[in-house]
Formats: sequence, C-alpha cells, structure tokens
Amino acid sequence: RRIGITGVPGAGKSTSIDVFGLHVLRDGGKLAVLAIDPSSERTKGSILGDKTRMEKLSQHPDAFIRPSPSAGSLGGVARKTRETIVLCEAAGYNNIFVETVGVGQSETAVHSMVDFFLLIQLAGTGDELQGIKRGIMEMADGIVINKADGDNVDRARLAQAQFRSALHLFPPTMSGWIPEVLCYSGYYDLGIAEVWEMIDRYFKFVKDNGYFERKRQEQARYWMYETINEQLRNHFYSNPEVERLLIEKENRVLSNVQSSFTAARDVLDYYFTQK
Ligand SMILES: Nc1nc2c(ncn2[C@@H]2O[C@H](COP(=O)(O)OP(=O)(O)OP(=O)(O)O)[C@@H](O)[C@H]2O)c(=O)[nH]1
Ligand SMILES: [Mg+2]
Repeated sequence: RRIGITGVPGAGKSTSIDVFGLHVLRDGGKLAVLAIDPSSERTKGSILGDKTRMEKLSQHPDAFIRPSPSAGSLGGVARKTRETIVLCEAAGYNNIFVETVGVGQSETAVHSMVDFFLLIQLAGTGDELQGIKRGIMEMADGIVINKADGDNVDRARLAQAQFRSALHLFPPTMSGWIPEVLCYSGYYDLGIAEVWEMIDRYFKFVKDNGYFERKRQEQARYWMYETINEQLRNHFYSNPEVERLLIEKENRVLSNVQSSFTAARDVLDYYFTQK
C-alpha cells in the first residue's frame, strides 16, 4: 500500500506518521517512510526534528525512515522517491508512506505515486475553508482533522462538518470513491483505528472496481515518460554549445531582433544536427 500524507507545516504529519506507522505494523509487515520535499523547502523538517517527532517509529525494527533529501529540484527528488518506492517494495516493505508539505507542486507529484492520498487539516478560526487550496482538496481520498483533543474537539467537529459540505461541491472522483472526513488526535492517539478503517474501506472499494490496478498502470506509464522527459531536458540544457547559444538567442529575443520562435528553432536545429 502506497499512501501519501500531506499537510501544512505544523499540521502534525510527523507526530501522526509515528502513530499511524505503529498501527499498520501491528499487523506485521514492514513500513518505509519517504519524504518528497527537499529539506531546504521545509520550514523545520530537519532530520533531527523528524527523528524526535517519530520517536517510536524510528526505533522500530520493521520501519525505515528515509531522511528528506537536502537538495535537488522537486522533479528530481520526486523521481528518486518514486524509484525508492520500487526499491523498498523489492526489499519487502509492503507499506509505504510518502510525506509532503502541502504548499506547492509537491502534492501533485506525490499524488502520481500513491494509491491513497491523505490530507491532514487543522481546525482553525472558523473560516479555514477559505485558505485551502481547492486543488489539494480535490486530490484527497480522505481528509483528517488532527489535534481533535482537549478544548479543540468542538472546533474540530465544526471543521469536519464544513469540510463534508464543501466536498459536496466537488465533481465526483475518478475512482468513484466518496472522500471521507474524520477527526483524530495524533498526539493523544485518539481515532487512529477509525482513520485506518477508512483507508481499508478505500482499498477494498478500488480493488473491487478495478480502479486500483488502472491507477497503478497509469502511474507506471506516467513515470516512464516523466523520466524520459527529464533526461532529454537535462541532455539538452547541459550541452555547452546549447548553453552558449541560448544566452545569445535570449538577448536577441529580448531586444526584439529575433522572434521567440525562430530563435528556438535555431537552437533546436543546432542541437539535432550536431555530431
Ligand atoms: N494537541 C495536539 N498537538 C499536536 C498533535 N499532533 C501534533 N501536535 C503538535 O503540533 C506540532 C507540530 O507537529 P509535527 O508533527 O512536527 O508537524 P509536521 O506537520 O510534521 O510539521 P513540519 O515537519 O514542520 O511540516 C508539535 O508541537 C506537536 O507536538 C495532536 O494531535 N494534538
Ligand atoms: Mg514533520
């Protein structure tokens, strides 16, 4: 099972992954936790921070936590994460969590490599729905409201109702699954079993209707082309003569001496006819 977990910084991803991880490992098997955001893009998701937030899981013999890559473009990191999923599965890791901070393009990349996309939200000031990017909500198979504990429980329930009604406004999902909204507390270990029952229901649903297999195939094809595209782009842009030509042509375009299209054609002509 490949599960994407997203949420803004401070939503409680690391704390939750610790308890979610222990929960899935109760049934045996192995779990790999991968992160997709290069750590420079993360506010405080340092390796040290993650290890202390995932205290129990980081000591579990059947869990592997891969530190966030410290550098690299999102595209490159995403491709390597996708490759790491395949590698971990070959090594017997039957549960994969891919974590991402839900504040950029990274959630789209994660969505293209997981079976289930879990969005962690917080109850806020009452107008939280305003700030939520529609795109992320549309990708979510489950929305879970964290920190439903202490005097935050009522606000979490209110947010749950708001999310449920907001979801009605979205077009039906490709899988036919209706995303669910639940409350839980990662820190106090409340409602974790219910979150996992939802995920179990999802997997049964998409395996029965064939969507699981179809989506995996689409993802496999996507990553084949994505890898080709990335390599082609790198090969082109790292050619020294192309680099030189690009600067020259860019200047000509900027000073209106040449059109964008003929400039592009000149560079491509050079690239395709060299050697
Ligand atoms: N009350 C309460 N606090 C929580 C809960 N889960 C996490 N927190 C606290 O919220 C803060 C952020 O939690 P993290 O797990 O580090 O959040 P994160 O999403 O991994 O954050 P980044 O790694 O910065 O993206 C910490 O101080 C946690 O102790 C919860 O269920 N209830
Ligand atoms: Mg974290």
